Amino acid sequence: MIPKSHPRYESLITRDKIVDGIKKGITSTQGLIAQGRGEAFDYLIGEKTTPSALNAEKNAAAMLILAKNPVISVNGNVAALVPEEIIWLSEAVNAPLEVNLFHRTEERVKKIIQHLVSHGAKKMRLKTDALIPGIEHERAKVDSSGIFSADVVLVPLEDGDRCKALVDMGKTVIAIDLNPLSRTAQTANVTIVDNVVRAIPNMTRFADELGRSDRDELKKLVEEFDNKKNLAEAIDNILKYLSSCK
Ligand code: PTJ
Repeated sequence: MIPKSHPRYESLITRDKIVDGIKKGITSTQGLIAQGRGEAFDYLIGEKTTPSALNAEKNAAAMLILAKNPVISVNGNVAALVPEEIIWLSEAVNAPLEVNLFHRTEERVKKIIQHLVSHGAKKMRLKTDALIPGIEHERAKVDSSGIFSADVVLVPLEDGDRCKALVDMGKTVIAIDLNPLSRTAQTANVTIVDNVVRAIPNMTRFADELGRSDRDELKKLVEEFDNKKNLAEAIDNILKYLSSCK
């Protein structure tokens, strides 16, 4: 057991959750590599939510609230790291969860659905009766009443191809990716450069707060958001953090 006093407690607990996810059969072994890459980028922002990430999280919460048919995509890493938190967000913005995997196996899809249900998920899209055009791998398989017809999709830890394909379908895509240089980060309409373990609870808090706001105010917030500018600020945050470490 890792003592709470350990200076790297949060990071080690997060690693353990991914390892547990692999043991339970919900996370792919490639999920370990993705987590390692994410950790490296998390170091570069001081392992805390930056002002630009917080701004993107607030805007993303507003977009999800305003959406007609929002959907939250869940993969093996998200299911292992934030199973309850993603359900709370889904309830706060009234968006169903849909399991969508890069390294897809029917067994892992089933296990992730069971895992989410055991944590209290009620609103889910479960069919695989549609395909995202332009994607040749397994990640193209989606639910016609879920991701396929959604107007706004939240994709935590996405691959660049599918992110672009969803944008090409005319959807608003919100990505969470610690790497501001990834194709996903560069292609999404809203890019949250933050760890999914901090981003999802922050978004739920914003959704609870903004849910009480007038729709016109939310629309204004969304219209004023500039993803290119926000991404540039995310990269500036890294540079500032690095120069403060000298
Ligand atoms: O469960 P599956 O089969 O759908 O597979 C999921 C993974 C994540 C393994 C798959 O989509 C994959 O291989 O992703 P990539 O291409 O490695 O991209 C993952 C991105 O997420 C990288 O840019 C990482 O920096 C970033 N990342 C990793 N962990 C986190 C993260 N971003 C936010 N929070 C994290 N905890």
